[in-house]
Amino acid sequence: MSSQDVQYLLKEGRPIPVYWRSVRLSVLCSLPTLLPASIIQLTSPTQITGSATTINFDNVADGTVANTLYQGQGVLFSRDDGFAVPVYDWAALGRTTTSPPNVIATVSGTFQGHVVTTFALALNLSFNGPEFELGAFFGNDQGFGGYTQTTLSVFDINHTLLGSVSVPTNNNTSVDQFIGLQSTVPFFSARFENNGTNLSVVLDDVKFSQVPEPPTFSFPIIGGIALLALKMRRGV
Ligand SMILES: [Ca+2]
Ligand SMILES: [Ca+2]
Repeated sequence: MSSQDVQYLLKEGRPIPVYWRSVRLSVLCSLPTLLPASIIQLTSPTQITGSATTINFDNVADGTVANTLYQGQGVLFSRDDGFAVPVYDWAALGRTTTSPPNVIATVSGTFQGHVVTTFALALNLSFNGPEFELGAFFGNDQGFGGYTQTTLSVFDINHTLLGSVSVPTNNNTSVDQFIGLQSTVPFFSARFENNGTNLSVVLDDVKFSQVPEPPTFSFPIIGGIALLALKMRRGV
């Protein structure tokens, strides 16, 4: 359908809803790709303002394999080497976490019959849909093996890196530090990674949200579209 056809239909007073909805949808869907992603670091889970999902890992027994356990809540967990990632009783070790007793941990061991021969320095999250905000508390940061910071990175639907944030460890084993971010471009996967060589990723209260903050850059564009629509409706 050409623009002249559209103008004709509008002037004839014929209905346009389906066409207009498709135009509006295509423009809105293209907005995130117009500008590079802007990553904003969050310092508290309270800054995740959208309708969020929080996973505290406390609903199942120690050693439960978590890779697909929370798929119904929108997220898969994995390691690069494909080994199982268990829910882990952190309190049983005499250690502190934000929601005791359990965390998720890239540790070695045998979990529901799955033998995991080594620890891992990174934990990957894959989401069922587009996300805009993500954060978690991290720990297991007992200050050796060169572990001095955790990095959280997010990726678009094509697995292209959108950006990352880092938080230095406080070296007390406790899961007591938050790392999080908000992105202006939707992300579909994420990666928590410890630097150094010796210590597993340990997270608790993983929180993510699909509802974006309104990006300021979109208002002039949407305003322009609305003005154009008004003019089109008036045939001017
Ligand atoms: Ca917990
Ligand atoms: Ca700590």
